[in-house]
Amino acid sequence: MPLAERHLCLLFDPAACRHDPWETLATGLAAGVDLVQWRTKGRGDEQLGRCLQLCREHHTPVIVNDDVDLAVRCGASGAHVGQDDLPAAEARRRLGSRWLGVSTHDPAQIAAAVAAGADYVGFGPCHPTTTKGYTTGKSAAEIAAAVAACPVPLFAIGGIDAGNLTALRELGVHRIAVSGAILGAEDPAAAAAALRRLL
Ligand code: 3NM
Repeated sequence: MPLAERHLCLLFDPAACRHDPWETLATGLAAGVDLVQWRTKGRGDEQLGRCLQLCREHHTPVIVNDDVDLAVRCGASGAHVGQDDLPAAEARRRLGSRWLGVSTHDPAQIAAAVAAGADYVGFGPCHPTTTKGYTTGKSAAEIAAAVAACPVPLFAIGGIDAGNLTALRELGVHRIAVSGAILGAEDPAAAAAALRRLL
């Protein structure tokens, strides 16, 4: 399935899960997560292998955050880089035909990411989030402008949950990437299903 048909990305870090991480990932995938970003740094390849295997069973692609060479080495579907990571153009070169995602925070960064060959962008933080220590989110106008300016799939990110997703949908957001809303939920499957419904 092409990237454009993916709408609910789970930013997965086993250490950030309230419950058993593998149970959380499996139920999230069954409930409608259709893209997974592996966000753990400095952990063994064994955990990544387990994530890849579980996602493969659910026909769900995995994007490796930050470590482009690891993404290629482990056979992931792509890699995601931030503004301070490997430059997007170099990541593009190393990834070949695998997907490249880039974190962006304004329209200029979106334009630069697309020019460098990004297949999708993350845009945020849409709301304050303790996951990454952002205390303020983007305004509605900033989010709407980013969506309008972006020629590739845009995943809104940052503090998104079922309580604020409807407002984002009204700004034109079709895709989201979440961590806490699923990994920290009392019932991760119900949380994923609720997000899925709203998308
Ligand atoms: N990047 P949660 S916000 C990893 O704005 C990340 O670029 C962001 O986690 C950005 O869904 C964020 O728990 C954290 O807020 C997302």
